[in-house]
Amino acid sequence: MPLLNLDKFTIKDEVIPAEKLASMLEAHQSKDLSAQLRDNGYLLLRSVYNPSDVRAARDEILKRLAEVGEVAEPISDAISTGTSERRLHYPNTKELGAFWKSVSEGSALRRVINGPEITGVMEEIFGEKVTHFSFAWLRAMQAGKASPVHIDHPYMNRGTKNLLTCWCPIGPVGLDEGTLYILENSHTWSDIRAQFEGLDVDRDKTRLGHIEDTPLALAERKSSRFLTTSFNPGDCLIFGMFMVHGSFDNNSPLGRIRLSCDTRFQPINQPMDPRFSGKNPLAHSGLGYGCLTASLPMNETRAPR
Ligand SMILES: O=C(O)CCC(=O)C(=O)O
Ligand SMILES: [Fe+2]
Repeated sequence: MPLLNLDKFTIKDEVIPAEKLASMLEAHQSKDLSAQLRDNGYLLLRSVYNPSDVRAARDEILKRLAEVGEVAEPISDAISTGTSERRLHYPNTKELGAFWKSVSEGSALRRVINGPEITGVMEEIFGEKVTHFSFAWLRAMQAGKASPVHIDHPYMNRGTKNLLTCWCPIGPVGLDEGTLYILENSHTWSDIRAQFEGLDVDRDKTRLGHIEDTPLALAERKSSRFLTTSFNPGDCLIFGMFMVHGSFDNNSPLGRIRLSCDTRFQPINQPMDPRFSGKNPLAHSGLGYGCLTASLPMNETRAPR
């Protein structure tokens, strides 16, 4: 299925050509989810969460971002001001991390990302009782920003290998609003697996966790395509630790902020990566929520690890 607005897909200002883009396929929710995940490497699920719960989570987060001067009135439009008072209120990494922890632990957000709907889906996939990391990767991406191309494995591999990422947009995400892409069939790429398997970004600080090729160069080298879609409140995307993914530049002409949260699920009786569990997860480098780029004022950037 062709995607519209093809000129809108850029990554770090590089235009992704039409022949390299395709739509993600929706999972068949009445068929075996784990088989579809194994075959395709991802599950695009529509209408998992209650859309009004997602809207409540969105309102909760936007209110907190507005408190630090990052969202223009009316707040519900989610347009960034381009400025920030976050550092004024929270001057160092510790305080920025504490602020982001409090946003990431909002009850409306947790109702969505850790709620019974997604838990039910994960239990269907794993075929047993599941649990989730207490740590959550909430992201507020202002226009002009993208996430680097990577696999999740090097960032979270101290527990069970039986781990899944759930990428949950917190509100609608249009095709030009910095939506997520995956590289088609990348879950089967043995060279990427060989390069990264066993790498732990907190133990080996000399190596980067993300992929250094530009996403387009990688897609060309592997004869792959960028699979993507737009999202409505309630939808999510599930994938494993070796699926290559990242986000397009947020090219919202209105300057709309892209809100999303990734959550990790695993079987309940298997070991959990200790960095991301408990009440005060230490996360990367012991920084807690301060390790996330999202803990910085929205208009600041940091070199990805
Ligand atoms: O939301 C993004 O920009 C990146 C998300 C991601 O890397 C993930 O879900 O693992
Ligand atoms: Fe990721």
